[in-house]
Formats: sequence, C-alpha cells, structure tokens
Amino acid sequence: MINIERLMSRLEELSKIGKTEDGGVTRFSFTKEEAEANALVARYMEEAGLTVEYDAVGNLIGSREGEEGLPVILLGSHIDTVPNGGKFDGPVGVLSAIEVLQALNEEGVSLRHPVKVISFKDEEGSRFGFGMIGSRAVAGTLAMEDLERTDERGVSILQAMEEAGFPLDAAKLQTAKMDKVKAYLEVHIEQGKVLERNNVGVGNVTGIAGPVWLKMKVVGEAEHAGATPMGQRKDALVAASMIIQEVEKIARMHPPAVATVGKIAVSPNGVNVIPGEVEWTIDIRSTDEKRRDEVERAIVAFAERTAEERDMRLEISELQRVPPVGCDERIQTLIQESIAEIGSETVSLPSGAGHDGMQFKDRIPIGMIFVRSIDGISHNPRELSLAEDIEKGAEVLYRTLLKLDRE
Ligand code: HGY
Ligand code: MN
Ligand code: MN
Ligand code: MN
Repeated sequence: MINIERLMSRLEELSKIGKTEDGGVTRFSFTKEEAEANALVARYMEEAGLTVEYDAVGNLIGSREGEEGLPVILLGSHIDTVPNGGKFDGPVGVLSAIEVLQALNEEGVSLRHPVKVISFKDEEGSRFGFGMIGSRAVAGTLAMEDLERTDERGVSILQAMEEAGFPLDAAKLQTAKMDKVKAYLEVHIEQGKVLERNNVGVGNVTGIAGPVWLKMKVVGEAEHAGATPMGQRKDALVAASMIIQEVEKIARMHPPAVATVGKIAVSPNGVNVIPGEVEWTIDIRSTDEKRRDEVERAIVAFAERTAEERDMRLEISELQRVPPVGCDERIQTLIQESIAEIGSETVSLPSGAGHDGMQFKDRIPIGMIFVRSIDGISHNPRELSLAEDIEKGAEVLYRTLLKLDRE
C-alpha cells in the first residue's frame, strides 16, 4: 500500500533545502543545497531497503535486486530546480518511485526484474544552460566536450563536478552508461492544465515535446544617451526587442509549437548609455519536430534581417537540441489499465515540458504518468499538486511496475 503521509512528509522535508523567501525552491546541480538534498534522498532510499550509490556523474541511484540476467526497470526523475521554482517538479517522481519500492518491500512482494530508482543530475539545465546531464550519461550520449559549458561565474560543468566530488574523465564517463534496461517509467507533475480541465488527478503521457535552446546576441554601439541624435544610433536593445516580439508572433502562427525568451542581459546596462550589446535565450518546442524547426528558421531569418537593416552584428549559438520522443505504446497501455483499475477516467496527453526520458529515445522504451497541477502552474513557487493526486500517481506507478515486471 502507498503510504501517502510518508511521501508527503518527505516532500515537505526535501522542499526546505534551497527554500526561497517566497516559498519557492532554488537547488542547482553541484551546489551544497543539492548535496544536502541528495543526502536526504539517499536516506529515504535506505529506509526503503534499497542499495544506494552515486554513479560517475553524480546520479543518485537506489537499487533493488531481481533475477540474475534480467534487464533493469528504471524509475526516476530529478531534484534539481529552476531558479525560485516549485517544490513538486521532480521530487514527486523521485519520492513516488522510492515509496513504491518501500511499499513492495514492506509487503514482501518480490519482482522478477531488478529495479533502480535514479535521481538524475541536472535535469533542468538552470546553472549551465545545458540540461539532463545525468540522463544523457545513463543513455551514453554525454560527451566530455559537453562538460566544458560554464555557468555565469565561468565555472565549467567538469570543474563543478570535480568540486562536488565527482572527478571525471572519458573512461569514467562510460561507466555511467546503462546497457541492459527494459524500460524507464517516470511520474511527474503535468505543469499544464489538461488534467485539471478534464477533472482527473492522473494521466497517461503520449510523448514529450523536444526543446531547442538558442542564445542570441546583437552587437550595436554603446553611446551617450543624451548626446547621440536618434538617427545616428545602433541601439542593441531596440533591435533585440523587435526580434523578441517576432518570436512570439511566429510561434503563435505555428501551433502547437511554443517559443519563450526567458533570460536577457543588456550591457553596459546604464540609465544614460545606449545599449551596446544584448544577449538572450530562446526556448522553442513542439512534439512535431518539423514544425519546431520551421519556427526556428523563421525566427533566425527575421533576426538576421533586423540586424542587417540596422547595421549590427548578430551571433547565434545553440545551447541544446533534443528531439521530441513518443512514449512506448505497450507501456502506455499498461499505464491506462492501471489508471482504470484505480477508478479514474483515462486521459492521455503530450508533455510540453521536457523530461529525462527523452534522452532514451530509440534506446529504452519510456512511459510517463502525469499528476494534476493546480491551475497548471509550474516553475513558480505557487506550483501545487494535491496529496490525493500524488497518491494516485504513485498507485498507478506501483501497478504499472507490477504489470511491466510480468511482461
Ligand atoms: O525545461 C523543461 O521543460 C523541464 O522543466 N526541464
Ligand atoms: Mn522543470
Ligand atoms: Mn521536471
Ligand atoms: Mn509556417
């Protein structure tokens, strides 16, 4: 039986680590907050009777034995966050997976397959602008050069890993790759409004939209705000704002694609100085890759035209490009059966948000279970999912795992 009181008290306890003054959570990878949070989750894994270890890149893994030679069933999610994020995005999945295995142990239920719960390193990409480091390593797609990316203080991922106690070289990186995996299952909050609109607490995920993250910089001329006539300026912020408005217009014309400018930096950023340089990020997504790439091309073309017309330099770099991924049909069926068994109407929906499972595309079949988000709010301290829905999510995970184990 799922012990929802235990799950929710663990969620509360974990949310205190990296808590912000307005009740949100900021917990970036390879920081002391995250190390503290990992130690707490490792304790929960031990209480659940799991064997606990860290892999070469710092993924926290709790393992449960199975029959020799059978492939592993992976469960997981993440505990790192966006800046001032909510306390449910990630931890609901990690703690539900631990709760399911603890319930199985308490009931003396043995499974044929070995099972591992993974708290993946740096799913969000908040600190280095490059996400899903842990799941890429497990998929075997993380390259040493990916770790040269730096945070805003110029610290590279590799250095941060070293400082956090995970010194890495190419040979060690290989040890994080998992070969014999039967499936990956993740419970996650929906972060949208579909389940709420359908008045259900849980849902089956059909696929995950793939994000492209670009960084754009436009270079004009920093000059005196008072002494420079309007006709003689190269104002980088005016050019950037024209491009950013067009980002929204183009995305609106290409549903279901979405595009967001989430970060922007102006320099020299003075009241009386015409902005010389502006740098910003663009996050473009769709479950339809062709559509997404069409939006990207249209945005880049407009940016190039704008820079040229205003005789400015435009620099574009790609931070990450992850293809959309479909969830495995068979696993979706098992999830839908499990949802029906707990007496809930089955709603299936795509995920606009990215998740670790997408790193396993064409390698490991994946399934995802969504838990209702109240008002669809996420990446915000007001993020909220109710205990009764989290309990349903854990219950569906429990049942789906048992079904999968018999396949
Ligand atoms: O960006 C995302 O979609 C996820 O929250 N990492
Ligand atoms: Mn997130
Ligand atoms: Mn997440
Ligand atoms: Mn078009």
